[in-house]
Amino acid sequence: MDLPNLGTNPELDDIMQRARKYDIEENLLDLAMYGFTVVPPEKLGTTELTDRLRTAILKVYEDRSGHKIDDWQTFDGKMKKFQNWGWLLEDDVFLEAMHNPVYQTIGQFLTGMSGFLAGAAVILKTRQQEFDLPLHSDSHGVPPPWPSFATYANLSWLLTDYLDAEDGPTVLVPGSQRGRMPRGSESQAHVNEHDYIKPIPLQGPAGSLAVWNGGMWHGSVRRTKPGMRVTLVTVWQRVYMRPIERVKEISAAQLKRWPDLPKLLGYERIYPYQDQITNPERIEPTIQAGRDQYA
Ligand SMILES: O=C(O)CCC(=O)C(=O)O
Ligand SMILES: [Fe+2]
Repeated sequence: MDLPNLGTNPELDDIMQRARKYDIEENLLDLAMYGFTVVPPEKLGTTELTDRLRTAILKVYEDRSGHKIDDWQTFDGKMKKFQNWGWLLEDDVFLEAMHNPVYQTIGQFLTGMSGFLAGAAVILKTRQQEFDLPLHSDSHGVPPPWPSFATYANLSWLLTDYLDAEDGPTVLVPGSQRGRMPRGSESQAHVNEHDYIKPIPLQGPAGSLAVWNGGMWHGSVRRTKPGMRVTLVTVWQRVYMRPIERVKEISAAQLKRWPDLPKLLGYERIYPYQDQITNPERIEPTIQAGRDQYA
């Protein structure tokens, strides 16, 4: 039987048909069972984006911090303080990436067709940081017991290679999305051997998309070689949640090129109501999202 084509679950069918088209069904299975996956650059079909995203990030970093980096491959100094959130509207290349159909299919698989892109942050890391980020979950404000579906999703573009522990990668605990936040010394299981929490380093070449359920326990280990790690982190959320950031307004030119942006970025909301219900067409999709985790 060809389940995605029987019309039984319209939103899920749409997502699964696209998953088949883009050859990411195995990635969705990894997400459903283990809570994370890495989509290789060739499946994203936009390998030329990698250089452009990294270049745009270093340019915005320079504007924000006053610090120019001549060669990210060899730079071995300290990063200056910069505004970590609010990147999407700074350069159109970020919005191009957010319109990659594989990227969007995965965001919707985890947070439903009504899910939205709640914000984007950048991680720039050299070995000077000397810091192992404790294991944590990104599902802030979601109390246990956690639902079986994702409330948050982290879709991170790896813009430099994560080949081994020397690169200072994210580490993840497969299966941990099904529980609760880590407590006490559980947060250090990636630096001190733990009897049942077994974090693994994320691996993938530059241009990969790493994705995890926001409930998943993850952290990072320090970088131990020269050069920079560059990551564009994007967070998706369910329609009933509030966007993480609203740093800048969408420009007229951006809106013309991508009319879907207000919806994609979660600016189109039904609540709070004021004296009039101004957008009645937004009500039904939100109610439908309460009926079906893929809606
Ligand atoms: O890769 C890292 O440095 C950890 C990033 C992290 O915690 C996140 O993106 O939510
Ligand atoms: Fe995190």
